[in-house]
Amino acid sequence: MRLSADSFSETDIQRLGSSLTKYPNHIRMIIIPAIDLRGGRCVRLSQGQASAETVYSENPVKIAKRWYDEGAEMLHVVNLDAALGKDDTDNLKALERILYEAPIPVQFGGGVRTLDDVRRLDELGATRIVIGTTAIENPILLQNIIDEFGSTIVVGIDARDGLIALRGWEKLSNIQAIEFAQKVAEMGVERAVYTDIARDGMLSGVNIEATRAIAEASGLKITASGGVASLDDIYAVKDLEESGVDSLIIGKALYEGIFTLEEALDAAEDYDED
Ligand code: AMZ
Repeated sequence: MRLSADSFSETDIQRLGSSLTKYPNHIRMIIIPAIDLRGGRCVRLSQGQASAETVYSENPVKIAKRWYDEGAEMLHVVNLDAALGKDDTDNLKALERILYEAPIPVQFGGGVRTLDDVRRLDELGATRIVIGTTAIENPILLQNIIDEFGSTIVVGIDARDGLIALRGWEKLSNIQAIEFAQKVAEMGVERAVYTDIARDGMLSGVNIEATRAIAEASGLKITASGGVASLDDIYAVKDLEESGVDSLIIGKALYEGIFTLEEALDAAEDYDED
């Protein structure tokens, strides 16, 4: 199965139609709920630490369907076990079921290390494929992947104190996130997910200034990630639209019910008064 514009259902089209009627001339920042997979379950980690895990569901497919039913336009699915170099059989099964059973585009990352990995994920129907560690460790392979898959490829820029972390965030490089973003943009990458690790899973607010700096220095389209704590974060990220930030990943705040997805989608609407 390959998700494409053709595979949008009647319901999707109706939903888009009613959203356009409700908000004429609107541009909406895309809100992307996160599903982090560990041992086939839906979890959140705090600052990416494997020891600081909260399990939100034994059934990630149900969660994927829930976000779809509540109006999400895309999901961000992370294979934490693979990112950490562990056995990820159960996560891959969960991913396959999400791709087959939830009619929603999926951005997938974690442990993508070879061209064959990318080909398999593309065939399975992942709409975007996130590459972090491999982008740092093997630029030649990254270039080959970009040449074959173009805008399907999203680079994961995961930073701690401005430096890139990799291998499930257990290893810190000495590469500056901004320089790395500029480098991958020159290689032909169009989009990156920028995560401030210190804020991820912490409900401590998005690092707006670092997100803006990465976007402006690189010219990449940026999906912001990490730390969303309230609707104010959504308003603040929306203000970065002109810098090239067009989407936001939300995890814990949705799982803890701090606000609903519907409220997030409403907050992400932009009105053109004309
Ligand atoms: O939480 C973690 N420890 C973690 C995480 N969320 N480690 C990696 N990741 C995510 C990155 C990116 O989306 O944010 O996995 C992806 C990158 O994985 P890799 O294996 O390519 O570095």
